[in-house]
Amino acid sequence: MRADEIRTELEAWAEVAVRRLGETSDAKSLEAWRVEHLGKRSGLSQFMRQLSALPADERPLVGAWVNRWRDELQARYEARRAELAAAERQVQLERETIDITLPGRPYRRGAMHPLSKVIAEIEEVFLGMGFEIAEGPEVETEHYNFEMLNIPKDHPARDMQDTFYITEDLLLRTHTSPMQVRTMERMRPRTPVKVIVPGRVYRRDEDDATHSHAFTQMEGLVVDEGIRMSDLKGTLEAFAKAVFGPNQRVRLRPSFFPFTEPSAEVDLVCIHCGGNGCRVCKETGWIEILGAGMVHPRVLDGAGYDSRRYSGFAFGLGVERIAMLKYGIDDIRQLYLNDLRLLRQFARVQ
Ligand code: 2NL
Repeated sequence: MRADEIRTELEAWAEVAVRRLGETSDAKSLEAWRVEHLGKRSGLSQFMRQLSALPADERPLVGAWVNRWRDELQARYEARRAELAAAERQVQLERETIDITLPGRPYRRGAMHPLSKVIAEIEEVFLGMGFEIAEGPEVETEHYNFEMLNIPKDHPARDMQDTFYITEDLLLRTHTSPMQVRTMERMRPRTPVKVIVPGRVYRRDEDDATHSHAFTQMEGLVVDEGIRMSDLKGTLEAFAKAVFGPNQRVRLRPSFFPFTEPSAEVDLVCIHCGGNGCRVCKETGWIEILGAGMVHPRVLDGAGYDSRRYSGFAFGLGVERIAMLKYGIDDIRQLYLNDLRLLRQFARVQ
C-alpha cells in the first residue's frame, strides 16, 4: 500500500472509531472499545505493522499520522471515560436523593387518658402544698381496709362498702385509706404526716352512669399537733381553685364516715352556672365533689398517734367524678370504654 492509501484508510478507520466511542454507554462497553482501538491487537497496531512495507523515507510521516491518531483517540477515550463516570454518578445521586421539602408523614401521637391527666394535675397541686404521694396494693387485708379505719366486723358500715373477697381476710380495697394507715405506721412518731394516695378501689355496686364497681380514688391525710377543721377547709379550697379556677369556693355539709368525726360532704360552686342555680346543680348553686372530716380518734390511736396530742384531717375524692365535671363527660363508663373517639379529644394531634 502506498502512503496516501494508508492515510485514507487510517482516517476512515479513525472516523468509525470516533463514532463507536460516542456509542459507548457504560464502563463495560468503554473498556471493550479501548481494547479494540487502543490495545496491543488494535486496528492502530495493524497500521503500525504496515510501516515496514513502506519505503524508508515515507515511514516517519506515516508513523507520525498513526501516532497522532493514537494520541487523539487516547484523549477522546479519557474524555469519554470522564463523561460516562459523571453520568453514572449523576444517576446514582438521583437514585439516592430524598426530597427534603416533602412534608413528613404525620403519625398519631398518643395522649394521656383523662383520668391520668386529672390524677397528675391533682398530684401537682398537693405536691405544691408539701404532701408526699404514696401508692399501695389493691388486694388488702381486712385489717387495714376495715379494722384500722374504725369499721369493726358486723358493723353496719361494712354494708356501705361491701367488696370482692379473695379469702376471709383478703379483699379488694374499698378505698385507698389502708395506704394512709400504713403511711402513719411508717412515719410515726414523726409529724407532720401529709400524704395523698391515688389508686383503684372496688365496691360491690351496680354500674350505671355515675357508679362503677371499680373506680379511682384519691385520698389525702394530714396529721400533726393542732390540726383543725379550718386547715381542712383551707386546703380543699386551694385544691378547688387550682383545679376549677380562682373563683372557686367550697362548702361543707355535715355527713357521716366511720373514720372521721366530724364528717362532711364538700361542695364546689356549680361549674355550669357559677352558683346561680341550674339543672346540673338542681338549682342549689353547689355540686358535691368529695367527702372529708377530722380523723377519728380511734384511727389516730390505732396507727400510733396519740389522739390526745395529735389531730388530723382526711378527705377522699373520686377521680372519675372530677374528670367528668372538668371535661363535661356525662357517663362514667366513657372513661373505661377505650373508645378512641373520646380518647383522641385529649390528644394534641388528632
Ligand atoms: C369518699 C370519701 C373519705 C377519708 C375518705 C380517711 C382516711 C384515713 C382516716 C380518715 Cl386514714 N379518713 N379518708 C375521709 C373522709 C372521706 O372518702 O368516699 N370519697 C370518694
